[in-house]
Amino acid sequence: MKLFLNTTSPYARIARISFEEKIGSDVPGEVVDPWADAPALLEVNPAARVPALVTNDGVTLTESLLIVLWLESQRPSPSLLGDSATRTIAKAGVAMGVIDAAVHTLIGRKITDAGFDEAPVGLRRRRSMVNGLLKLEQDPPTYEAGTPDLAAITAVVALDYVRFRFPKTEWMPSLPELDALRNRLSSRPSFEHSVPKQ
Ligand SMILES: N[C@@H](CCC(=O)N[C@@H](CS)C(=O)NCC(=O)O)C(=O)O
Repeated sequence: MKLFLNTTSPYARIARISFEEKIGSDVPGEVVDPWADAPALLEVNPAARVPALVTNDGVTLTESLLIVLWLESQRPSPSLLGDSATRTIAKAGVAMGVIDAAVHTLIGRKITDAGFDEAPVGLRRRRSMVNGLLKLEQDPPTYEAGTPDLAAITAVVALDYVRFRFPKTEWMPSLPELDALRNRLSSRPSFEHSVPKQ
């Protein structure tokens, strides 16, 4: 089993955390730069993106949430779906909207320049980040102890990623409930091992 990842990708972080929560140990990983077209990554994933998980049977799985789906099918317990799968998946969808908007902003800068942030599409992505985080703040995922569900995992990954990529922004709202959730989860090994870093 091997996970192609990089140390900044929120999508790879979701796969890593889910793997460690399910299996009990950090997934064996290979750090690659997807933007440099690493040959080993291109060989297993035609989209040249992380995460890509090569299973023990040599099958490659891509797309963070499909990797979670596969983990859930292989190892139903502990489940990442929480007490109500519907509520968990609904909140995870909001968090994925925040992650996608943040990643698209970084990609927009690659296509144009930092001016992308203030262009109409960039402002739309910013609104998605702010509104998504505020929606999660109003009705935050819960976490008491044990295995976190996918809503808590994706919400904390989204929050950490936005803070990592957009430090010192004036538009970041105050998020005390999400910060409290993050603080409850940050010392879990799966979260600690995968904190975003350059
Ligand atoms: N929908 C995919 C998104 C994966 C993705 O965009 N990964 C980024 C890293 S954050 C990547 O590898 N980008 C390289 C590229 O877009 O060429 C998922 O959920 O796994």
